[in-house]
Amino acid sequence: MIHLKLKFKLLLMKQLRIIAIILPLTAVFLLGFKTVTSKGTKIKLWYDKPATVWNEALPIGNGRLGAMVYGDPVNEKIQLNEETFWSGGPSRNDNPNALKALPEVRRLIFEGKYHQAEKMVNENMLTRLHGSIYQVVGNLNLLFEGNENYTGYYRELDLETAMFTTTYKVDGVTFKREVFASQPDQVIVVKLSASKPGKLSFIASMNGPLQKTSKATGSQTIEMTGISSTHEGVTGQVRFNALTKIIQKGGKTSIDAENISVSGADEALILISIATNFIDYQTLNANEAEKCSTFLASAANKPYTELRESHIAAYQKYFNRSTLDLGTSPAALQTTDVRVRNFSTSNDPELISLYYHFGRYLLISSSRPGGQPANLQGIWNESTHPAWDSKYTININTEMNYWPAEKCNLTEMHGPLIQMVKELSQSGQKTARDMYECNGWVVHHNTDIWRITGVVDGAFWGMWPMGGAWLSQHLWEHYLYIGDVEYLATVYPVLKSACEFYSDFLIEDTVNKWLVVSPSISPENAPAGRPSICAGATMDNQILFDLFSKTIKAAGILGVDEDLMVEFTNILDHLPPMQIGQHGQLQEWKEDMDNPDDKHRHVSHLYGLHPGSQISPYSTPELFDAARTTLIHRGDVSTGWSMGWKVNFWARLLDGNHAMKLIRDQLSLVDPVNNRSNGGTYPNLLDAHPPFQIDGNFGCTAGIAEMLMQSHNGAIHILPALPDEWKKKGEVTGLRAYGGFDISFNWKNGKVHKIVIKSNLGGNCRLRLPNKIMLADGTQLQQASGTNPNPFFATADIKKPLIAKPAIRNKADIPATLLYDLLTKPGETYTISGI
Ligand code: FUC
Repeated sequence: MIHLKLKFKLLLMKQLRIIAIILPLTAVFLLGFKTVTSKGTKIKLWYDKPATVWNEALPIGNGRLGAMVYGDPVNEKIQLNEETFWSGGPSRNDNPNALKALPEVRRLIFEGKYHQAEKMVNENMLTRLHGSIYQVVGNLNLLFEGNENYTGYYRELDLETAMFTTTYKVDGVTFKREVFASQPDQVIVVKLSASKPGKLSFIASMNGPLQKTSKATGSQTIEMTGISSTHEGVTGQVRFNALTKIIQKGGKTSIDAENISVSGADEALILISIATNFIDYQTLNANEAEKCSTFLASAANKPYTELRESHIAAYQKYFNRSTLDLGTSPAALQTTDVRVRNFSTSNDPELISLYYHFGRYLLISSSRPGGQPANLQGIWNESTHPAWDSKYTININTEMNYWPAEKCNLTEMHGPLIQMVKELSQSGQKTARDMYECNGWVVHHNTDIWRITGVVDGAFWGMWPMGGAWLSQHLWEHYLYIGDVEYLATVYPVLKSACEFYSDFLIEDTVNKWLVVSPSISPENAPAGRPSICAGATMDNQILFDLFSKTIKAAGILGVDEDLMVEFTNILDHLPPMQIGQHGQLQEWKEDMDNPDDKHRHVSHLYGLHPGSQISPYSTPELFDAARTTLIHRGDVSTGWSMGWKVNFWARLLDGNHAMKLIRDQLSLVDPVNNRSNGGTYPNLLDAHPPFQIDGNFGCTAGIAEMLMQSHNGAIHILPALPDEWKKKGEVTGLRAYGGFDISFNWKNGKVHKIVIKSNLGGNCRLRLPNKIMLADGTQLQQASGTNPNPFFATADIKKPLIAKPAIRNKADIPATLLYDLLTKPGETYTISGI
């Protein structure tokens, strides 16, 4: 009873607080919207039980430091990560024997001797290094003896403030814990308080599987040091220093070897600082102890309120840019784990908006400017040997992490990935030269913090020299949103050098005389009866089409390399066209070998549909239908990230109901302990491949945005894929479109009601919508046709596909839309009304 009452009181208090927080925000974002949007509960994850396992604990992070907080009243565990703590040290994995083997491998592929080709790759192109491991630092443990009989337990992760809070009651005293990872102060902050003075007693300690020392010192500080693992023969060279300082009010402290015991205190502030000797991917000579204590000393000088306020301000600078209202329902009053469990059979639109915000929260918390990009687990990892080393798999996963970055208005978070691509363009030059005797740079399907660029895992997975080419798309994509020519000039050399590699590496196909990538694979899939190794996979052709077209455009904008671009245009002309096979499918390989029953998680050949934009309902309808047929063949339920990708695919196929079906599949509860084979979502809303992999969170977040707005098809398409369930009404604010337009809009009965557009760069804003519009002041808008004069919306000319003779065409219905042009001035805001 007490438990329930307290829970409801807390809920009420929270809801009042939300109104206080949301109303001012709404005023900023709605930019004059007349409709008042109903917001249900605060944007938070909440539970009525402590976490017992990692997949129930809640992530906090400041980009560099990450923690998983369990919220256990008795044995609190705060599991700690630092983004540069990786096994080994600066290393490379190029096998120069590749060069000798290359002509023979290529000959075998052209002769259809795929098994022999694969064997040669395995024997000559790999090394013993398959990449380093992202490793756990350890834990801060807080033991609260006597708290066993707690009542009124409550635990939340508030996405509006990026703060973890837990409260519970013992013997009439309410205890509260608040935890956050501060970006401005570079420490993790824990505040412990109690409703009555002198009631706070606990024992603090630190431990970790890679610790060298852990000791409590006189200044109320525990110091833990450690060193990363030696892996695949590379000595562990990353050292960490971790300090926990306790600043309490009242009570007594005693220190023994490894523990600090606090008894009878009124409250306590705990600051956790971690630093490593990492400077950059080639240099490990920072003084980790000095760095660590400098962060700590500076934070320890500030009162808790100041630490908290500057943390919230730094976080909200990004988080507050976008809101999403898809409606609410009583389901939203349940705990988050129950909501995920019930999602497939309940009406809980707010879980989707929560998931959207959680994706944005995770990106802000794992990828801050100046740091490392989010890896397979973002920055959150409890293990010394996580799945796939928690490194960077760049044949889909790392790219997927950054799909929400621009369109969800978190452009700064893209920075760490862009920096990694620049670094790979340096380290990958040696690989290009030593393995293939090519100019430019190359990286295969994985990399790590040391920016390895060679082949890993085995030919079946790793013989894919396309990772750099895919990652390079992000450099151009960033430009399309920010329109900064100076930025473009800094990344142009990377794009050009990537093209130079393929300019040397591409070979002529013996049958069609196309230029093809060989050896390669269509990521991790193989036609029946063949190994994966092949030449001219569809995905490779699409990626290279994008790489060369974008580089040519960039050179044009910068007015450089005219002659070289003639050469690059010639290459572009000789890339294979897409092909539609006998089942009406988009062919995955050069040969028509797709199996309509193949449910493989990768759908690589639909890269051209998403994230690429070579397949369009308006300009390439045959390819559009073929892509749709392929996706129907592939099915829905799969690993977490695969479903996240499919949300985007169905959004691009303008089928909101099918995209919604995939969101349901993705938001199905996965047991946090016993992994099952299908993907889904853990109780803490993290994506389950399984195991935990963060890409699914980011992929689905981007997919939700993609259902509401797209800007790749020559116009800003509002409501391209609205599912029936969201039709009645809804609102999204702060999405970002190509050309630097910030777009907020609401809708009623499937029709756009009001749009507010902030034009950051000026230029023509072409809108595609389901209904008529005019300017809010009554001025009519020009209906548009022909090419959009705004260069950020230029679309590419796609070669006509080759179509197999017996190909079946499954024609999709394309919803009717209207096109309007609005000429905008930089810095101006425009309000549009739906008719
Ligand atoms: C790719 C995928 C796997 C997994 C791994 C990290 O190899 O095929 O499903 O996501 O990356």
